[in-house]
Amino acid sequence: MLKTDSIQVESVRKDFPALHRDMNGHPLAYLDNAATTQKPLAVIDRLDRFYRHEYATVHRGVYLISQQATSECDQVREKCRMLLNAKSSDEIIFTRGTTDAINLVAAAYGRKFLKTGDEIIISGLEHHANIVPWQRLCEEKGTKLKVIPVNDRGELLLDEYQKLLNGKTRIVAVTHMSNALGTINPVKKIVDMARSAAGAVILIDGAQGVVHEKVDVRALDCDFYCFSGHKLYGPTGVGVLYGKMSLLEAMDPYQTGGEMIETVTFEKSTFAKPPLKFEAGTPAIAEIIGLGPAIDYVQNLGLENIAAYERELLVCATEKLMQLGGITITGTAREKAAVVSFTMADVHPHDIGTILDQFGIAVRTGQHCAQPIMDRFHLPATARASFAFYNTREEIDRLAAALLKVREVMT
Ligand code: C6P
Repeated sequence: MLKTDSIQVESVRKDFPALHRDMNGHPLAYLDNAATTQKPLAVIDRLDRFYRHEYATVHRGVYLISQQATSECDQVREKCRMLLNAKSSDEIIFTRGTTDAINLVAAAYGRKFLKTGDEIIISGLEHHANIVPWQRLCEEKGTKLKVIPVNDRGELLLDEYQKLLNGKTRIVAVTHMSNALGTINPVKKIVDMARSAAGAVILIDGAQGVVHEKVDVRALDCDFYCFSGHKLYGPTGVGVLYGKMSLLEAMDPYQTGGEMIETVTFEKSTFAKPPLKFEAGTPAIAEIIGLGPAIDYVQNLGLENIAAYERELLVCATEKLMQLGGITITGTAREKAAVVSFTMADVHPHDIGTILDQFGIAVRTGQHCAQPIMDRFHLPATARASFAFYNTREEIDRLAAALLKVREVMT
């Protein structure tokens, strides 16, 4: 049996009610999974049950229903620890998402420890969320931002990266996987190379990576790893930042207020230990609790099975689109996840997306919040089809057939 047969796609699809609706008179083909994923019933039902029967605040209540909600959130923290293989669940901080997590590190680590003349390395593949916070920090601290260049396939040039590393490197912040091109970066190698520049801390943006690969932060030996719940089949408004405890202890708080303090007087406040030190205010209680069944769901399917199945979809979609002729796929990395970013001669990507929508096919068009990598390939925009384990080969056939229609209408 092929490994990929272990994803029983028709049975899996039954778990996702949104996949069964019509769109513009056609069955919805949802191919925008790099933006956000649809939710399984287990997540929807968990949110419903929590809001109907279990809703209460956390950490503050002496009464049972609050203690139960607190315990549920603690259990999800432990699930996140296991997902990433962190040493302690105290190293798991709940954030609003990846963007929030990176801003947290830039503010709470960067502002405290960086100084004029220091250097930060990012890559040419980054999402704006892993560019702009560092740029702002550089403006504030007089720090220099350096960028690992990318080859024509959309792969990082590690020899060039090696040249950027030096005794002034303080932060290396690199994506695990490019949302715009699908490139999977060799993050273990990137971390190991960064270790040669003593004193640099390494952040991996796992917004896309955690969805497609098994992550082990201890084996990786990164200092920070972050992801968003909504791309992992969980709710919006919740994400995770993993950080090594020694760093979390040394960092300043991010936001301040309730929950994150130990004592407060008008003269002085002292702060709670991590993770609460970084979780000011009432957290996204329901969303945190809803993340639990999302993690269970992907783990039950098996991240390796998911990756193998999605790899088949990638091969199938790449072949089908290339057979059409007149289509250029940008991003042909040897290590690549199921993201196909493409352009069609003489047709603007927005027109592609709009016409595909008429056939019930949802793809993202534009710069994908990754303008520098689009500039690298001299592209104002692309159309991007991104696949999940619930997508089918039939949907790829429909995409190919609809693209022929696009050409008919537009040229
Ligand atoms: N990419 C996409 O369509 P948030 O918005 O905080 O959940 O995630 C931000 C983010 C950070 N890094 C990477 C690699 C990402 O892909 C994203 C989100 C979406 O590609 C929305 S722009």
